[in-house]
Amino acid sequence: MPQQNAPITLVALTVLLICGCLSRQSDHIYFASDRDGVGNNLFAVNTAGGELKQLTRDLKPDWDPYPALSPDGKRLVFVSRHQDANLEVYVMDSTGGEPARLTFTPEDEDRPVFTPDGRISFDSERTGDWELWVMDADGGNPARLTDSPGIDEGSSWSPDGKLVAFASERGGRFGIYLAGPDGSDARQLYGGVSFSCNDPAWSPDGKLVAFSSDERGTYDIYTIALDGSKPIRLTDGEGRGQERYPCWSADGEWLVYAGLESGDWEIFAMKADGSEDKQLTNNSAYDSLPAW
Ligand SMILES: [Ca+2]
Ligand SMILES: [Ca+2]
Ligand SMILES: [Ca+2]
Repeated sequence: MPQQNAPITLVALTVLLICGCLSRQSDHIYFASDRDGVGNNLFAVNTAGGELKQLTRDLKPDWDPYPALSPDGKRLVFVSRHQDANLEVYVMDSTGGEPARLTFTPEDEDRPVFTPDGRISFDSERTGDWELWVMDADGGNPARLTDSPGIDEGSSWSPDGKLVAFASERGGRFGIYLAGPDGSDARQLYGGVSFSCNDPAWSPDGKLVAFSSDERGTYDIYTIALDGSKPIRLTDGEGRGQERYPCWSADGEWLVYAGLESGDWEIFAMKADGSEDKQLTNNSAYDSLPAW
């Protein structure tokens, strides 16, 4: 495991901020990195000054913590296997501190996010198949949202809470699906048959879903309208590498995402139309799963 003590490269981010271009739900971008040399942990970078802070020390190596921020920016949910041999959902102050454990199952949980009404939705294999679940913010009242053979994962909610987007392989490959808040009336939005789409992220204005798709061979970031028309590719699909895990800024003007460049994952940000693409980290360590 490489030891990485090099500071985050923030030249591009600083330029963005000097320009006053970035509006944020929080003043930090959170991400997973193994730059401390002991597996993937959570880090926060201050978008105003570039100061990097390590938030966790021992989430256990070899798994992605999938951080997501609460709407008020004060809490982070993520997954870790640091207390037992499988993944559980934890919540922590976004400034750091002791995580509180929210799930207690022998199966894996993954990809938790806050819902617009203050609950937490997540993936779980507790029924023997990966399904979407939702629970109260304290872990109570878990309820299953999907019941479909194959993996259902990666929930993202419309701002009004009336629809949930997720990725499902029910069509053979991963596609983006939309369903009601109880999981009913699921319909395919895009992909899922001849190529894979993952990582849906609902735009703050409710009009678009950003996602990643491998329809050009490697994963790129796209946006699509809710009627499934006009998917727009935002990243270069011609062998540049993989782009995944889009996350919107609060004003909907920016997308932060992870890109695999020359064999190494880095954090990038671009305008929602794909312009002004900026690399925010430059480090031989793993840097991925941005949350803002
Ligand atoms: Ca578990
Ligand atoms: Ca399933
Ligand atoms: Ca890196």
